[in-house]
Amino acid sequence: VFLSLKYPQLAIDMLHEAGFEITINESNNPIPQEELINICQDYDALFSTGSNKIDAHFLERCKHLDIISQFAVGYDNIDVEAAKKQGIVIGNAPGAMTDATADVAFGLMIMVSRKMIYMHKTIEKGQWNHFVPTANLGFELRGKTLGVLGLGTIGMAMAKRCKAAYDMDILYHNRSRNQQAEETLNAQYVSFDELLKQSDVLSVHCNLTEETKGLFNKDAFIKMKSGAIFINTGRGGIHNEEDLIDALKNADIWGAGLDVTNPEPMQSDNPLLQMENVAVLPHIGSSTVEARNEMARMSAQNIIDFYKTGKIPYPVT
Ligand code: 8YV
Repeated sequence: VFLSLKYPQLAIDMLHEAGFEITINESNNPIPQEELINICQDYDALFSTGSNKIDAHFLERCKHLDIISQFAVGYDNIDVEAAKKQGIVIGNAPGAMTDATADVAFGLMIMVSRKMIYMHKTIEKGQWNHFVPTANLGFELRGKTLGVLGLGTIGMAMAKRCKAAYDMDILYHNRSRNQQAEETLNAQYVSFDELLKQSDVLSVHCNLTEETKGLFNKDAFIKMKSGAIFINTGRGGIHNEEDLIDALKNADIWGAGLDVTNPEPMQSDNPLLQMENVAVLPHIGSSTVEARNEMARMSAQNIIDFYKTGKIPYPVT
């Protein structure tokens, strides 16, 4: 098994105990594409994550691989259809980072509504001089409307937090209706357009697909409330960054909280980082000890079970 980065020790121990011969990219630097393809020629299984594009070219050159185990829930970096054609099994780690990612979405919402990141920066810059009754004003979240795009497990965890903390009204748009959310949170299914128009906070939790790529563009931001906050903890490719910057500059929306950007990493001179009502994090949705260990366990288990039984517990189908 080749491990494309230094993954949590739990995964390494599990693979060792199960008798696998493993090689780890101890440098922790992402391996350039062609180099990884060459390395993979000598391995049966690849333990990797979103930083490598497992496209048709990769799969064509590595068709001898039995399994690619993705240390993530998202797998937009993998051409799953091409993998199927080559007979390569793909596994992922769904559910491992549900609470961790929902916490980041919820945190971003609060940080943006109260301009917390910007306020921190004003102190750093020596700009905390005296009290001004009408300065630094944010807004409160109680009773506001949360719109969720993609009401799966993470979207649901965000909706529950917003309902419990601020009694927010929940709207959602999704591929299918979420009965549980409708019954327990009184969530209301609406069209994408209505979601844009009615949400005070719009939180993105869907996968990046051909359908969702660039979905939040100029047209979408214009339809949103001028007081709305846009939150994205899904994938940066779902919003168009230039359009988001324009929407914030033109006050088409009020603020934005991003844990995902396009490209990643974001460059330090990005104009979003200078904006008052913006908070950007370096893709830390799953960065808790608990989530990363569970991701490690699931990803290792996929490889172990594949060679033991021919089946994997967490397949991408
Ligand atoms: C990872 C994620 O940090 O699980 C996912 O889909 O986005 C994160 O948990 C990321 O995939 C690392 O590439």
